[in-house]
Amino acid sequence: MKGLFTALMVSYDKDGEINEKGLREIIRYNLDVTKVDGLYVNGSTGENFMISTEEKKEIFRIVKDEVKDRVKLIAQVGSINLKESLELAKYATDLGYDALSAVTPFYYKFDFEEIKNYYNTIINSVDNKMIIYSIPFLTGVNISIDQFAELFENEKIIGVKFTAGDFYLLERMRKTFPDKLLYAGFDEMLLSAAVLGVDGAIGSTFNVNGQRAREIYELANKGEITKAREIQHETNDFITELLNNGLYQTLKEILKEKGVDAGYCRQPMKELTEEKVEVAKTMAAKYF
Ligand code: SI3
Repeated sequence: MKGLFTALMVSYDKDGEINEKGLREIIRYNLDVTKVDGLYVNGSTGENFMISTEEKKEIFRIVKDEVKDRVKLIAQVGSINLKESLELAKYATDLGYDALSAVTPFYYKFDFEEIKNYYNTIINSVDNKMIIYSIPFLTGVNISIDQFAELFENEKIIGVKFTAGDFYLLERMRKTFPDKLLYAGFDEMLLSAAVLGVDGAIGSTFNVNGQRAREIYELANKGEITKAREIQHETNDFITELLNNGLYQTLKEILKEKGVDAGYCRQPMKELTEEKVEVAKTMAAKYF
Protein backbone atom coordinates (compact mmCIF):
# COMPACT_ATOMS: atom_id res chain seq x y z
CA MET A 1 0.00 0.00 0.00
CA LYS A 2 3.01 2.36 -0.19
CA GLY A 3 3.50 4.88 -2.98
CA LEU A 4 1.65 7.57 -4.87
CA PHE A 5 -2.13 7.51 -5.05
CA THR A 6 -4.19 9.84 -7.19
CA ALA A 7 -7.20 11.36 -5.43
CA LEU A 8 -9.39 10.51 -8.38
CA MET A 9 -11.44 13.11 -10.23
CA VAL A 10 -14.90 12.14 -11.44
CA SER A 11 -16.37 13.33 -14.73
CA TYR A 12 -19.86 14.81 -14.31
CA ASP A 13 -21.93 16.07 -17.24
CA LYS A 14 -23.49 19.55 -17.37
CA ASP A 15 -26.50 18.26 -15.39
CA GLY A 16 -24.28 16.81 -12.67
CA GLU A 17 -24.79 13.17 -13.72
CA ILE A 18 -21.84 10.77 -13.58
CA ASN A 19 -20.28 10.48 -17.04
CA GLU A 20 -19.13 6.85 -17.00
CA LYS A 21 -17.19 7.07 -20.26
CA GLY A 22 -15.37 10.16 -18.99
CA LEU A 23 -14.65 8.59 -15.61
CA ARG A 24 -13.14 5.54 -17.32
CA GLU A 25 -10.96 7.85 -19.43
CA ILE A 26 -9.71 9.67 -16.30
CA ILE A 27 -8.86 6.32 -14.71
CA ARG A 28 -6.97 5.14 -17.79
CA TYR A 29 -5.06 8.41 -17.97
CA ASN A 30 -3.92 7.84 -14.39
CA LEU A 31 -2.87 4.27 -15.11
CA ASP A 32 -1.22 4.84 -18.48
CA VAL A 33 0.10 8.41 -18.41
CA THR A 34 0.61 9.68 -14.89
CA LYS A 35 1.38 6.08 -13.83
CA VAL A 36 0.51 6.26 -10.16
CA ASP A 37 0.62 3.30 -7.77
CA GLY A 38 -3.02 3.52 -6.79
CA LEU A 39 -6.25 5.48 -6.73
CA TYR A 40 -8.04 7.09 -3.79
CA VAL A 41 -11.70 6.96 -4.72
CA ASN A 42 -14.54 9.23 -3.55
CA GLY A 43 -12.36 11.67 -1.69
CA SER A 44 -12.68 15.43 -1.72
CA THR A 45 -11.38 15.47 -5.30
CA GLY A 46 -14.17 13.12 -6.38
CA GLU A 47 -16.63 15.75 -5.09
CA ASN A 48 -17.83 13.02 -2.76
CA PHE A 49 -19.58 15.22 -0.23
CA MET A 50 -22.02 16.48 -2.88
CA ILE A 51 -23.28 13.15 -4.21
CA SER A 52 -25.74 10.46 -3.14
CA THR A 53 -25.01 7.02 -1.66
CA GLU A 54 -26.06 5.34 -4.91
CA GLU A 55 -23.73 7.59 -6.91
CA LYS A 56 -20.84 6.78 -4.54
CA LYS A 57 -21.50 3.08 -5.10
CA GLU A 58 -21.66 3.54 -8.86
CA ILE A 59 -18.27 5.27 -8.81
CA PHE A 60 -16.73 2.49 -6.66
CA ARG A 61 -18.10 -0.08 -9.09
CA ILE A 62 -16.91 1.66 -12.26
CA VAL A 63 -13.42 2.27 -10.85
CA LYS A 64 -12.94 -1.35 -9.77
CA ASP A 65 -14.30 -2.60 -13.08
CA GLU A 66 -11.88 -0.41 -15.06
CA VAL A 67 -8.81 -0.97 -12.86
CA LYS A 68 -9.29 -4.65 -12.04
CA ASP A 69 -6.08 -5.45 -10.14
CA ARG A 70 -3.69 -3.16 -12.02
CA VAL A 71 -3.13 -0.79 -9.08
CA LYS A 72 -4.17 -0.55 -5.44
CA LEU A 73 -7.52 1.01 -4.61
CA ILE A 74 -8.56 2.90 -1.48
CA ALA A 75 -12.26 3.61 -0.95
CA GLN A 76 -13.12 6.75 1.01
CA VAL A 77 -16.35 5.88 2.82
CA GLY A 78 -16.47 8.58 5.50
CA SER A 79 -19.72 10.40 6.14
CA ILE A 80 -21.40 11.99 9.11
CA ASN A 81 -24.21 9.55 8.36
CA LEU A 82 -22.56 6.52 9.98
CA LYS A 83 -25.12 4.17 8.46
CA GLU A 84 -24.05 5.36 5.03
CA SER A 85 -20.39 4.75 5.92
CA LEU A 86 -21.21 1.20 7.01
CA GLU A 87 -23.12 0.53 3.80
CA LEU A 88 -20.28 1.89 1.67
CA ALA A 89 -17.62 0.06 3.69
CA LYS A 90 -19.38 -3.24 2.98
CA TYR A 91 -19.95 -2.37 -0.66
CA ALA A 92 -16.32 -1.40 -1.34
CA THR A 93 -14.98 -4.37 0.62
CA ASP A 94 -17.18 -6.78 -1.34
CA LEU A 95 -15.90 -5.23 -4.57
CA GLY A 96 -12.33 -6.01 -3.48
CA TYR A 97 -10.98 -2.58 -2.52
CA ASP A 98 -7.56 -2.95 -0.88
CA ALA A 99 -8.29 -0.53 1.97
CA LEU A 100 -10.91 1.88 3.25
CA SER A 101 -10.45 5.43 4.37
CA ALA A 102 -12.83 7.74 6.21
CA VAL A 103 -12.73 11.47 6.72
CA THR A 104 -12.96 12.54 10.36
CA PRO A 105 -16.64 13.26 11.06
CA PHE A 106 -17.25 16.98 10.60
CA TYR A 107 -19.81 19.81 10.92
CA TYR A 108 -20.96 18.91 14.47
CA LYS A 109 -18.33 19.21 17.15
CA PHE A 110 -17.89 15.48 17.77
CA ASP A 111 -15.69 14.72 20.75
CA PHE A 112 -12.82 12.26 20.55
CA GLU A 113 -14.80 9.39 22.05
CA GLU A 114 -17.36 9.83 19.27
CA ILE A 115 -14.65 10.01 16.61
CA LYS A 116 -13.00 6.85 17.95
CA ASN A 117 -16.32 5.05 18.04
CA TYR A 118 -16.96 6.11 14.43
CA TYR A 119 -13.69 4.60 13.18
CA ASN A 120 -13.98 1.41 15.21
CA THR A 121 -17.60 0.89 14.19
CA ILE A 122 -16.81 1.26 10.49
CA ILE A 123 -13.72 -0.90 10.35
CA ASN A 124 -14.92 -3.59 12.76
CA SER A 125 -17.96 -4.12 10.52
CA VAL A 126 -15.89 -5.44 7.59
CA ASP A 127 -12.86 -7.56 6.79
CA ASN A 128 -10.70 -4.66 5.62
CA LYS A 129 -8.21 -2.03 6.80
CA MET A 130 -8.74 1.67 7.60
CA ILE A 131 -6.71 4.76 6.72
CA ILE A 132 -7.81 7.81 8.70
CA TYR A 133 -8.44 10.84 6.47
CA SER A 134 -7.28 13.83 8.49
CA ILE A 135 -7.85 17.21 6.82
CA PRO A 136 -8.25 19.76 9.65
CA PHE A 137 -8.41 22.84 7.40
CA LEU A 138 -11.68 21.62 5.91
CA THR A 139 -13.17 19.62 8.81
CA GLY A 140 -11.96 21.69 11.77
CA VAL A 141 -11.00 18.40 13.46
CA ASN A 142 -7.48 18.18 14.89
CA ILE A 143 -6.29 14.84 16.23
CA SER A 144 -3.38 14.87 18.68
CA ILE A 145 -0.56 12.35 18.73
CA ASP A 146 -2.02 10.72 21.86
CA GLN A 147 -5.39 10.42 20.16
CA PHE A 148 -3.78 8.88 17.05
CA ALA A 149 -2.11 6.38 19.42
CA GLU A 150 -5.52 5.50 20.82
CA LEU A 151 -7.02 5.04 17.36
CA PHE A 152 -4.08 2.88 16.31
CA GLU A 153 -4.80 0.49 19.20
CA ASN A 154 -7.18 -1.04 16.70
CA GLU A 155 -4.81 -3.00 14.46
CA LYS A 156 -7.18 -2.66 11.54
CA ILE A 157 -6.49 1.09 11.52
CA ILE A 158 -3.27 1.00 9.52
CA GLY A 159 -2.48 4.60 8.67
CA VAL A 160 -3.33 8.25 8.10
CA LYS A 161 -3.78 10.46 5.10
CA PHE A 162 -2.20 13.57 6.59
CA THR A 163 -3.52 16.66 4.79
CA ALA A 164 -2.01 19.30 7.03
CA GLY A 165 1.02 21.53 7.17
CA ASP A 166 1.98 20.64 10.74
CA PHE A 167 5.38 19.10 10.09
CA TYR A 168 6.20 18.91 13.79
CA LEU A 169 3.23 16.60 14.27
CA LEU A 170 4.13 14.64 11.13
CA GLU A 171 7.69 14.11 12.39
CA ARG A 172 6.41 13.01 15.82
CA MET A 173 4.02 10.58 14.12
CA ARG A 174 6.81 9.11 11.99
CA LYS A 175 8.95 8.52 15.06
CA THR A 176 6.10 7.19 17.21
CA PHE A 177 4.36 4.97 14.66
CA PRO A 178 7.11 3.48 12.45
CA ASP A 179 4.83 0.65 11.33
CA LYS A 180 1.79 2.73 10.40
CA LEU A 181 1.31 4.10 6.88
CA LEU A 182 1.63 7.87 6.63
CA TYR A 183 0.52 9.53 3.40
CA ALA A 184 1.19 13.17 2.57
CA GLY A 185 -1.98 14.96 1.54
CA PHE A 186 -0.76 18.36 0.38
CA ASP A 187 0.95 18.02 -3.00
CA GLU A 188 2.64 21.40 -2.63
CA MET A 189 4.45 20.04 0.47
CA LEU A 190 5.34 16.62 -0.93
CA LEU A 191 9.09 17.13 -0.73
CA SER A 192 9.01 18.21 2.92
CA ALA A 193 6.81 15.25 3.81
CA ALA A 194 8.99 12.81 1.85
CA VAL A 195 12.07 14.05 3.71
CA LEU A 196 10.28 13.22 6.97
CA GLY A 197 9.79 9.67 5.74
CA VAL A 198 6.16 9.32 4.71
CA ASP A 199 5.20 6.04 3.03
CA GLY A 200 3.46 7.73 0.14
CA ALA A 201 1.15 10.52 -0.88
CA ILE A 202 -2.44 10.99 -1.98
CA GLY A 203 -3.12 14.00 -4.16
CA SER A 204 -5.58 15.65 -6.49
CA THR A 205 -2.92 17.19 -8.71
CA PHE A 206 -1.50 13.73 -9.47
CA ASN A 207 -4.39 13.37 -11.95
CA VAL A 208 -2.22 15.44 -14.28
CA ASN A 209 1.08 15.97 -12.45
CA GLY A 210 1.77 12.44 -11.22
CA GLN A 211 5.06 12.15 -13.06
CA ARG A 212 6.59 15.19 -11.37
CA ALA A 213 5.27 13.94 -8.02
CA ARG A 214 7.02 10.62 -8.68
CA GLU A 215 10.31 12.40 -9.42
CA ILE A 216 10.06 14.51 -6.24
CA TYR A 217 9.24 11.49 -4.11
CA GLU A 218 11.93 9.22 -5.54
CA LEU A 219 14.66 11.88 -5.55
CA ALA A 220 13.84 12.76 -1.94
CA ASN A 221 14.04 9.11 -0.93
CA LYS A 222 17.46 8.88 -2.60
CA GLY A 223 18.60 12.01 -0.74
CA GLU A 224 18.89 14.06 -3.94
CA ILE A 225 17.25 17.06 -2.37
CA THR A 226 18.53 19.81 -4.66
CA LYS A 227 17.06 18.11 -7.75
CA ALA A 228 13.86 17.27 -5.89
CA ARG A 229 13.51 20.89 -4.78
CA GLU A 230 13.75 22.13 -8.38
CA ILE A 231 10.85 19.90 -9.38
CA GLN A 232 8.85 20.90 -6.30
CA HIS A 233 9.41 24.55 -7.30
CA GLU A 234 8.09 23.84 -10.79
CA THR A 235 5.19 21.85 -9.33
CA ASN A 236 4.33 24.68 -6.97
CA ASP A 237 4.40 27.24 -9.79
CA PHE A 238 1.75 25.02 -11.36
CA ILE A 239 -0.22 24.49 -8.13
CA THR A 240 -0.23 28.22 -7.35
CA GLU A 241 -1.76 28.96 -10.75
CA LEU A 242 -4.17 26.08 -10.26
CA LEU A 243 -5.42 27.31 -6.89
CA ASN A 244 -5.80 30.84 -8.25
CA ASN A 245 -7.84 29.65 -11.23
CA GLY A 246 -10.12 27.09 -9.48
CA LEU A 247 -8.63 23.77 -8.33
CA TYR A 248 -10.88 20.99 -9.55
CA GLN A 249 -12.35 22.88 -12.52
CA THR A 250 -8.88 23.69 -13.83
CA LEU A 251 -7.64 20.11 -13.35
CA LYS A 252 -10.62 18.96 -15.42
CA GLU A 253 -9.93 21.53 -18.11
CA ILE A 254 -6.28 20.41 -18.32
CA LEU A 255 -7.41 16.79 -18.66
CA LYS A 256 -9.70 17.88 -21.49
CA GLU A 257 -6.71 19.46 -23.23
CA LYS A 258 -5.05 16.03 -22.99
CA GLY A 259 -8.03 14.44 -24.74
CA VAL A 260 -9.75 13.15 -21.60
CA ASP A 261 -13.51 13.71 -21.26
CA ALA A 262 -13.22 15.06 -17.70
CA GLY A 263 -16.54 16.90 -17.76
CA TYR A 264 -17.67 19.50 -15.25
CA CYS A 265 -17.79 19.93 -11.50
CA ARG A 266 -20.88 19.17 -9.53
CA GLN A 267 -22.92 22.17 -8.34
CA PRO A 268 -22.72 24.19 -6.15
CA MET A 269 -19.20 24.33 -7.61
CA LYS A 270 -19.34 26.75 -10.47
CA GLU A 271 -18.13 26.49 -14.04
CA LEU A 272 -15.00 28.30 -15.15
CA THR A 273 -15.53 31.55 -17.02
CA GLU A 274 -14.30 31.65 -20.63
CA GLU A 275 -11.34 33.67 -19.46
CA LYS A 276 -10.41 31.01 -16.88
CA VAL A 277 -10.81 28.25 -19.44
CA GLU A 278 -8.20 30.08 -21.52
CA VAL A 279 -5.89 30.28 -18.48
CA ALA A 280 -6.30 26.50 -17.98
CA LYS A 281 -5.44 25.86 -21.63
CA THR A 282 -2.32 27.96 -21.32
CA MET A 283 -1.35 26.03 -18.18
CA ALA A 284 -1.85 22.71 -19.97
CA ALA A 285 0.50 23.83 -22.75
CA LYS A 286 3.03 25.26 -20.32
CA TYR A 287 3.28 22.36 -17.85
CA PHE A 288 2.17 19.20 -19.68
O1 SI3 B 1 -9.61 13.36 -0.70
C1 SI3 B 1 -8.98 13.80 -1.65
O2 SI3 B 1 -9.47 13.95 -2.75
C2 SI3 B 1 -7.60 14.20 -1.43
O3 SI3 B 1 -6.68 13.41 -1.38
C3 SI3 B 1 -7.40 15.54 -1.21
C4 SI3 B 1 -5.95 16.01 -1.29
O4 SI3 B 1 -5.41 16.06 0.00
C5 SI3 B 1 -6.05 17.36 -1.90
N1 SI3 B 1 -6.82 18.22 -1.02
C6 SI3 B 1 -7.94 18.77 -1.43
C7 SI3 B 1 -8.74 19.51 -0.42
O5 SI3 B 1 -8.32 18.74 -2.57
C8 SI3 B 1 -4.70 17.91 -2.26
O6 SI3 B 1 -4.18 17.08 -3.25
C9 SI3 B 1 -4.84 19.35 -2.76
O7 SI3 B 1 -5.83 19.43 -3.75
C10 SI3 B 1 -3.54 19.85 -3.37
O8 SI3 B 1 -2.49 19.67 -2.47
C11 SI3 B 1 -3.66 21.34 -3.75
O9 SI3 B 1 -3.79 22.13 -2.59
